[in-house]
Amino acid sequence: MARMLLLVILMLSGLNVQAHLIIKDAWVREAPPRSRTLAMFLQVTNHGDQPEVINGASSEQFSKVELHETSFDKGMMRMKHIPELTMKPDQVLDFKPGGMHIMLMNPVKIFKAGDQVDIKLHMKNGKKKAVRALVLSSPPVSAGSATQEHHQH
Ligand SMILES: [Cu+2]
Repeated sequence: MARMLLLVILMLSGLNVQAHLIIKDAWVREAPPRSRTLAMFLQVTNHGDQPEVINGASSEQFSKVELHETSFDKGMMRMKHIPELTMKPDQVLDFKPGGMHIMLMNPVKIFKAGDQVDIKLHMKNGKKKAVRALVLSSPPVSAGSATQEHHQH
């Protein structure tokens, strides 16, 4: 019975219930080997004609995955958990260092530059969007994102 249910879930998630999200430039920042958290950055576009509500994420490689937002309060860096994120049609969201990111907690192994990270974004309507990212030691150089970064002094 449980196996049957699992099969149905797998079929549902594998067929045409894909979320209308386009993922671009997904990468994970390499962290020191002892680090229990890593951060993923990416660009998400909703190319559907309906709003998409992201209400979580998961991965077999981490015990917990959350959407976070970094903010600065009186010079202190804080991270806030975003439980639900609504994307309007055609909306583009940049998850980048210093802003929104996907927090990957308690990795099952040590991730090094060149490794692959697989997560799933969960939609409120039950759809899931698979995201594959490469672990990099420094941000990818791509038109647009590199020039918008603030220089560190
Ligand atoms: Cu975080």
